[in-house]
Amino acid sequence: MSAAQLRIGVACFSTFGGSGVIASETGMSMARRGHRVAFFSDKPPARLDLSCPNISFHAVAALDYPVPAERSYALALAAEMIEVAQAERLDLLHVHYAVPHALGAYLARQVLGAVAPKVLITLHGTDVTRIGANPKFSSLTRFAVLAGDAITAPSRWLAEQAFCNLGLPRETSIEVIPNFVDTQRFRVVRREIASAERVLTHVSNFRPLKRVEDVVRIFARVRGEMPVKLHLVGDGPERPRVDGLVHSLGLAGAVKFFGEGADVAEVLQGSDVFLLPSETESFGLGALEAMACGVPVVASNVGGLPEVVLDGETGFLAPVGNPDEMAKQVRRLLTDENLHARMSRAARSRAETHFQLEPAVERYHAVYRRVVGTRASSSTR
Ligand code: GMT
Repeated sequence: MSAAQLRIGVACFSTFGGSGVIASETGMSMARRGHRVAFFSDKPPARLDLSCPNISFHAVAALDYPVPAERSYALALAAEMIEVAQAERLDLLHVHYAVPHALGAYLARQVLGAVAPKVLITLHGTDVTRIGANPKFSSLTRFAVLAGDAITAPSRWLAEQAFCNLGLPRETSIEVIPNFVDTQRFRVVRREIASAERVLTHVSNFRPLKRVEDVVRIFARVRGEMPVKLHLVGDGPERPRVDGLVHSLGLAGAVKFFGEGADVAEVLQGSDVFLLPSETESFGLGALEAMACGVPVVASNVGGLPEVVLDGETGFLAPVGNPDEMAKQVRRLLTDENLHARMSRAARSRAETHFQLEPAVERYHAVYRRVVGTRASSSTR
């Protein structure tokens, strides 16, 4: 093993969502650079390619014993991290989403003592805005986050929220490394439009904060005036309510549910406008992936979304819970070909100039080296 090669552990969610995508893409890119990367999750995240050289996967299986009940994921994660850190002599644990991953890393470090890996925590969103903002969990989250060696966040907005919600000391360093997109895979594909029917698309994990019912309401308003279809990608707790609304509005024939198995790039490449009317969003990776495919975005003017979508340039932003305004913006885009073409080009160009994969991974790489460089010697252990 070369002295420059790092042994990295990555903990992330396997569920449909941006943090698993960023964790997978970053880890695979590190592996392509020659580092060894061990992933920890309950099952492999969808975008993790296990056939990549230098990648291993370690399933975190909850303790098979009835007393602590099923909610022992943090303990099982710590146990798995301890075992793999010892066997692989990990230099670094990069944990995505504070709770329970940073806690698992903290526990593992306590057990491993002097040979423990360094820890980088990437905050993602509701770990700060929901769990961190909950008075019962805020101290625990703060403790776990401060116990790491470095902290990153995907937007300036989320970094600021971390100070407020977790009560982090002002001198805490949080590096903002914006999320990124593989612009080779998420690219513009010129399509033949067989009919005049346009396509609106939404991608999410259908949690209440995504306001997927607003997606349907926006769609219903637009469809009242022009031929248009709705493509919904993903799944989650709100799916039955969304289904119910679609049926009660008589829209079933015009709405397609793709579930979680769809090729997101392919669906986006067949879209005219991307909708993201969320209540909160630290970044909105789906919006960025749409932009990379040249699809203008209509989204809520909240959280880190204005750092991604430029209002009036790469799409439109509107107040949360205002389907009327968002429907108006969609209609503008669908009725003004020049405006749509201009925003489509600007969206792609913004994705290319500000949110490319390699520069972002390079920044993570620099953090890895800085953090690991502070230990005695990773290569001589
Ligand atoms: O924090 C969450 O809600 C989960 C997470 C995920 O796994 O999808 O989403 C957050 O992280 C993404 C990747 O950094 C961001 O693109 C999402 O905006 C963010 N979600 C929220 O802030 C609600």
